[in-house]
Amino acid sequence: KKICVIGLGYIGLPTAAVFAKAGYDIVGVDVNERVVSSLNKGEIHIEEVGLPEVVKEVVENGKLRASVTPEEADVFIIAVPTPIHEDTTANIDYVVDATKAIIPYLQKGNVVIVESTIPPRTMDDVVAPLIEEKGLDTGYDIYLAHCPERVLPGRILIELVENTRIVGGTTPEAAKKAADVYRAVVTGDVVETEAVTAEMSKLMENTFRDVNIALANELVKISQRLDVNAHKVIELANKHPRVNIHQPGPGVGGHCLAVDPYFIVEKAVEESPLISTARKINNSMPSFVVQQVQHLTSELEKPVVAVFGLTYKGNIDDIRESPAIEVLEMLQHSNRYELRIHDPHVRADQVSFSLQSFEEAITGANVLLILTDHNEFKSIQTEDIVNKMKTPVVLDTRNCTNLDESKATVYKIGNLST
Ligand code: SAJ
Repeated sequence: KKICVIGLGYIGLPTAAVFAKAGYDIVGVDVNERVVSSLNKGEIHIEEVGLPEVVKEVVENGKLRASVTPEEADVFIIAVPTPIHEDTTANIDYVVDATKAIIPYLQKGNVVIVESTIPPRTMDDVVAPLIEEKGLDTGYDIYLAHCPERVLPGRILIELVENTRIVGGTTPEAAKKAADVYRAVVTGDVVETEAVTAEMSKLMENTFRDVNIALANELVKISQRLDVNAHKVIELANKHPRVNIHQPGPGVGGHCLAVDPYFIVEKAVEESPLISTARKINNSMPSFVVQQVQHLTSELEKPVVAVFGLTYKGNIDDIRESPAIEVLEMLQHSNRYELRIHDPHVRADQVSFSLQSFEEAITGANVLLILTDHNEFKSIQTEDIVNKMKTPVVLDTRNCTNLDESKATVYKIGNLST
């Protein structure tokens, strides 16, 4: 069997590699020629545990090759990005372009799967009509399905195989044909459903998390007003067997949680006030953090702030949609601070400002501001910082440190009365 994977990013490339490793003939297609030529040499352009080894193996044994144009195949998998426009509506242009790009190569009996996250009804209202326009009947000629990716960066190769997959067909027959494609490599359950149910399930998974984080972040603000320790409240409330308050923090980042809820809101504005309010609460957190920094340094002339962590979550190198970057930009913009920026997971070529080492950043600082829960920050010892800082004050927005509070003044987000 031959599979054509459109889009060789964080999802498409590992997906192509997993199918190639299972013995399928894969052609990976990407509009970026650099990505295509480096992949054909067995090299990859993204960071993901275990991926370089698998890609090298399947390129060398000829099971995976890359091209800038699609080819005839039995199965087509579309895994291109769906960003949002400035006004928070979904930009599905890449999905539309990818669909149009494969249409000339489609043959009767082909399976076409969209893995990209899409607003509800996109398969039925946008993708299927594009294919039908070309005289192909979805459900009889072409089997069309949405199978959302659900993998966690850092665990992609494991989760691609082990997670339950939801396969939503535009017809029951399409769901079955597409599900069989995954059953060949997935050890988790492969569940068949309708396309729109699959679309909504994916969006609700990330919305569930976003709304629950917003609840925790709102608790932080309430606790600050009432002088209560929010973290203690969460710890105690979570001892209840049916309660799971999430972790508050400097905001929600990444291109999934901070984006997907808008796809639902856009299709049912009136009916989704909770989801859009959650987005607003999470979006308000960077400025809440900046206010806390301001409060802690209000007496100082040009306070030195050591900013630790730029990525959207711990132990990854991804700074896209990161709330830490937003906090940093607000601090820079205010011109009140001397900023020292440190992140052991971020490379100099990812940012436009200079990065400092741990020592350079911490020495002489008035405040240590922790914005990401990297393992390196969780294990910071009190002695590593107290004697080097001008004033040993720590604002840990991730509640990830374990410092001796008799030697350093440690504020966790939400336990600082203003
Ligand atoms: N965060 C909090 N508090 C928490 C949990 C997370 O503030 O209690 C923040 C993180 O710091 C980060 C953001 O939320 O800024 C998102 O992080 P995440 O670990 O929740 O998720 P992502 O965006 O890396 O990946 C999610 C996953 N979805 C779910 O867990 C429901 C993943 O399985 C999906 O495949 C991925 O979105 C996706 O591509 O949709």
